Amino acid sequence: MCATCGCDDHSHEQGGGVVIDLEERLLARNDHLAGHIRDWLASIGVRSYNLMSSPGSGKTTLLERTVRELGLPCSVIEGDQETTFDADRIQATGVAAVQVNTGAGCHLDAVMVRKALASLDPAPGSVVFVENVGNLVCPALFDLGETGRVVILSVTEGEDKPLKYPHLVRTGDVVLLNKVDLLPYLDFSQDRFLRALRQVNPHAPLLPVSARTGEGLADWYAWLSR
Ligand SMILES: Nc1nc2c(ncn2[C@@H]2O[C@H](COP(=O)(O)OP(=O)(O)OP(=O)(O)O)[C@@H](O)[C@H]2O)c(=O)[nH]1
Ligand SMILES: [Mg+2]
Repeated sequence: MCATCGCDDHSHEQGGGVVIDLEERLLARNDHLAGHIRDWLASIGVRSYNLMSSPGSGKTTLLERTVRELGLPCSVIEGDQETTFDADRIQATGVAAVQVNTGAGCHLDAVMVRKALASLDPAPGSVVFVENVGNLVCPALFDLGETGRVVILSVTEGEDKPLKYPHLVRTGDVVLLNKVDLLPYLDFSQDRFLRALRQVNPHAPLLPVSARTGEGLADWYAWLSR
């Protein structure tokens, strides 16, 4: 659809100025609300973490263990286009979870998180995990009022992903390399991955983990508790 007037004829579009302006206004509104969410969470002593990865990297598996093992009261906001599968998995651990279905949308935004938080009503001093829609592109743009951003990549995805998806990987406050239990069966080079990561994000701690076996998770819990 033409971004200038909404018609289906692209022949009269003049450059990309209007598109950028709309995107900036959309993001400014999101950022404004995210700021309020951040202030409110801080006022009740709640920390929140925005987990971002491609589909199937292990976000929910990591959260199933984390909410059991972290030793702090937790709740979870689950973002997916469809289904309540992930919220069901978290609730099965005994922890409160709210599922947000984005339909055709490819990311969570601050409006969705605000509504989910109103329903979750997190306890003061607790930790809220937000599992974003599996996507290494769009979630990068949307501030959710989080305390920290967690980028999860897994060894089955290849070493080049930081270089191919730099915008999202750059925003990570910590990077988890998941599924390291599969390394013996793959030709994944941790050295090559680290070099790729450091070109894009020089400072975020890199934590190799296995959400399946528990390897490395003590470092993840220490990072969360720091
Ligand atoms: N071997 C191995 N498998 C894992 C690990 N973590 C997750 N998996 C498997 O990877 C698959 C996807 O895991 P999920 O936790 O559902 O991944 P997700 O990132 O939440 O997926 P979406 O919500 O669809 O984006 C499942 O079959 C998990 O059992 C791991 O550390 N090692
Ligand atoms: Mg999931």
